[in-house]
Amino acid sequence: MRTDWSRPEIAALFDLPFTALVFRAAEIHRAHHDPNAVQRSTLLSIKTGGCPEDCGYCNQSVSADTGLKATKLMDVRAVLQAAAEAKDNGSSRFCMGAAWRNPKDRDIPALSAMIQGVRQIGMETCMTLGMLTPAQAQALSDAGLDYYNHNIDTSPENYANVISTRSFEERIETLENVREAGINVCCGGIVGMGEMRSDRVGFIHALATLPHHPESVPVNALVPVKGTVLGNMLADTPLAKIDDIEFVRTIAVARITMPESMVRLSAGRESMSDATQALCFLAGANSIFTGDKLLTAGNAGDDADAALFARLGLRSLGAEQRVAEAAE
Ligand code: SAM
Ligand code: DTB
Ligand code: SF4
Repeated sequence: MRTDWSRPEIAALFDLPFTALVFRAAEIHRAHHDPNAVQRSTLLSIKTGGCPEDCGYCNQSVSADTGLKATKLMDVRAVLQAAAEAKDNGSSRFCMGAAWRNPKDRDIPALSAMIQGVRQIGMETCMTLGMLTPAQAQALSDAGLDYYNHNIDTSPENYANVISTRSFEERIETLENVREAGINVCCGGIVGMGEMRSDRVGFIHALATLPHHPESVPVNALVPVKGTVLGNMLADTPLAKIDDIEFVRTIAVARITMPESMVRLSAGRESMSDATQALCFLAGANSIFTGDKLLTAGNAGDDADAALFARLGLRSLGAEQRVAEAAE
């Protein structure tokens, strides 16, 4: 896979006429994936709120004034119950998220028990817990963790405008630790934070030039939450909301530059029309978050998704099929 994309090349893809861009992305999608199969992951916030980081988009930061109630780490049994429900609803991967800057070593046994329990019911496991040391990444890998989500969120040059409590380079270090431990990488970001087109170019460029493309690339549309820095800013400037066509362009450029990755149409789906989501699937998105909740924000919900899948003739890609296809 090409990892030597230049920024001008990626900018030129964004600049293509829309139908030319989507056509090219759809061709590449078909060459590497079944275009009618969509993988479904379900999120659970296993530790909500009170996070010391200051990500401008996030209502779980202590610096946000959103009235969100902070909780302790959930107990293993409650997590496994939620995973079983997600499986019953047709989800193949269970993604557990914690509002931490990083996990403490004393949390690792409980996290490992969650990973083992979720795997036992036949689901793939994913966690997103903030920064990891090499030893923590190895411990989670030993417990059987399939994926680790750690987003770069935006271009390197825009990073400090969104988050001041950590650097882009620290993100890359954790991604290296995760890779080194043999865990699949889930890494993407957010569009619609008031960034410029050049930031979306820089964001995709940073992902597509990693030594290995992330196996999973979540593209989130900002869910503006009042009381967060970006939610407040965008509430005052409604036109700053990402344009649907620009969102689809971002998906298409991710698909073209990272042909084998699963590109996930992530947060923000609830406020997208079926037509926009259909364009995303045409442009190469082949994964979504299911259920009526993301971590704390609302999501489309299983009934709406079943109707959408029926309307578009899409089918769900199960964990078993993914494993079988990977072995071919
Ligand atoms: N604390 C961990 C971390 O940041 O690495 C994990 C949880 S964090 C909520 C996971 C990702 O969700 C963020 O990197 C960001 O891309 C996305 N996210 C958070 N709040 C969002 C929002 N309001 N709208 C869209 N995406 C959001
Ligand atoms: C990702 O890129 N998007 C998910 C997942 N990784 C952890 C999270 C979206 C969070 C949306 C806001 C919320 O639910 O609080
Ligand atoms: Fe904390 Fe993650 Fe939210 Fe940032 S995105 S404030 S690290 S929970």
